[in-house]
Amino acid sequence: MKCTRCKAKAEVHLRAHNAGFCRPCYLEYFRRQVERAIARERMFTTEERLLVAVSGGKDSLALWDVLAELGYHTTGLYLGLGIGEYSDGSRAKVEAFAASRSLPLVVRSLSEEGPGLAVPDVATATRRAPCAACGAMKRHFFDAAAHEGDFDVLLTGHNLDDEAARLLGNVLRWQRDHLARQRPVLAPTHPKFVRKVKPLYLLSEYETAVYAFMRRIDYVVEECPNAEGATQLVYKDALNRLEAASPGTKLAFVKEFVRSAQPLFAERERDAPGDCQACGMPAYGALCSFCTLVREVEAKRARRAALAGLGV
Ligand code: Q46
Ligand code: ZN
Repeated sequence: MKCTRCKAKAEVHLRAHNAGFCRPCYLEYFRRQVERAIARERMFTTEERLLVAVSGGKDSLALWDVLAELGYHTTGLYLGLGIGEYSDGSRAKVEAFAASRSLPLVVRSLSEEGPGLAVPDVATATRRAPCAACGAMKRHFFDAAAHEGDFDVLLTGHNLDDEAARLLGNVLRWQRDHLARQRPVLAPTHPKFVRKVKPLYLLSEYETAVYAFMRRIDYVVEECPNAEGATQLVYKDALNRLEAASPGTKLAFVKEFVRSAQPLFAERERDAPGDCQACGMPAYGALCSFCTLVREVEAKRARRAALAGLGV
């Protein structure tokens, strides 16, 4: 196959786009796709300060790389989840990436926060699924870091496969509140929230992997050990089969949802949040979900300590 742009020998074939690219043209194509998404959805400008949440995986590092290349003011945010070797390895990749490009990086570690909040410990103490505990803490620390650092925008590396799987999950259960908030740009609904955006929402996992490979980005290849068995992976698998039978399905599913169906759900978005009585961050009840979680952890630990004191 020949490159769609320059007719040289193609290195990548994108069936969903019915196009092929040589290496330089692929990198150009990828950058243009990101730039187009930013412009079309009015995500941010070159004057704004961007906080990019990076996990050490290919998507978030590819996002940070492309934005830095395009001249945006970016700072990385890495949150150590305390998940054994996986977390140690991902932190090292992120730090090496930032150092090699002289990009500013903020590092926080859950095990050093509050009463010690490493994901496995919180999950055990509160009997929650690790991903539920992890999700609530990530949201809190991302929002808090964006607010405290005076950033204008918080970015995540969610790609087309992530968004299609999430959409399928939401549609299968008709979770209208979730559908109301599933869009590539979320405007802040509280003074302590910043705009949240997903510039890679129309680029597939394969496309970001190719970009990361061509740009020689050294990312953590292993998945988080808790990802195994996550329902999200079942949806991704189902969508991959549909995509193989009919290329372009995922793109149409997400793109058309955002364009025509999402605005209908957005009308029923819930009321703006109030302030958490404990930490002052946005909350839908007296406490935000993060502070609720922390109190549960503290209560469980206090009970265990009391029982240990009684020799039980
Ligand atoms: S990091 Fe956290 Fe994911 Fe690991 S514990 Fe689950 S949510 S799978 S993106
Ligand atoms: Zn709180």
